[in-house]
Amino acid sequence: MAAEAVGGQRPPGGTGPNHGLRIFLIWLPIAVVADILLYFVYGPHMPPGTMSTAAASQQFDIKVMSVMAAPVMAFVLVFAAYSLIVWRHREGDADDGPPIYGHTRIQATWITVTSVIVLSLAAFGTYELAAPGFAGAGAGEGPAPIWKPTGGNVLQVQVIGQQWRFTYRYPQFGGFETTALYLPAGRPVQFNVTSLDVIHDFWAYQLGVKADANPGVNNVAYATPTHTGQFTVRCDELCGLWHGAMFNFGQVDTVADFQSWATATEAKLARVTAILPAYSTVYDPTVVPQINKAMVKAGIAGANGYYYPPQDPAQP
Ligand SMILES: [Cu+2]
Repeated sequence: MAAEAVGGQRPPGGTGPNHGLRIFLIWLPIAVVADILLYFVYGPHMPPGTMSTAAASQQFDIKVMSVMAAPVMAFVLVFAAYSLIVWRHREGDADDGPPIYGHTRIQATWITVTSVIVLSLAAFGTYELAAPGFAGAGAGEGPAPIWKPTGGNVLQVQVIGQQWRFTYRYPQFGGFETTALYLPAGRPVQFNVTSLDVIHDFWAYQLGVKADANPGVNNVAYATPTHTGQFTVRCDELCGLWHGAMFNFGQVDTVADFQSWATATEAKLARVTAILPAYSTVYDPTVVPQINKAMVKAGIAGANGYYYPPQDPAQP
């Protein structure tokens, strides 16, 4: 290309290639293909999946943010590749390009595009937090949630964090406390998350629920499991020596299976439940030693103070 000066600079008074248009035309199909692949091919596999309403909304949010981010990433890569190929140093070219002190169109485009991207992300995020069935429901809304699931029949599950395990209380089933987390599919669940000692964080990954467990605070989160299966529960707040071991699994069952599990467990743990403090949104941890003593006295725990679940064959 004779008109193109050495180094790719547009020759004075001449007509070089329109680099902006070229970059745009290379970038456009890459951006469109990347967005289609991200939304339709990879999108359904994006975290945290679709095991609950909260998880599905979060997956949608992540898909939308990916679709907005991919063209930006594509532009950076296309621009870098184009620069390396077209504007690379050539033999006998000792000059830098002429300094550019101002280019109104590039500046205006830059400010407009970045402003539109950032402001529309802010608007989208705000809407998604406030919209009905919103994606923020699993994040913990504190003791007085603004958004609540519509319709009744909400299952109450209390999550109690303590070094280093989670236990769960079911106030609608006599308030029994267990290390197993069972939930019914298709029914809204209200998680009441609290702690007996330091700050933990209840993270039920596949349910899209992640709420801080603070001592003396009831942090409420909502999710409606949409299908049966297992999910992982992890503590997601560094809480001491065995923080990394503070995880277990939860299970979403059919409504009938959940009902029979809950009523059977309520009966099985009745003697223990009678000794526990009455169900409350928060607890005074200083009563724990008294509970231990009462358990030993009732023959539910061994003389060493350890409690053996009734189904455990090692029970003394
Ligand atoms: Cu923890």
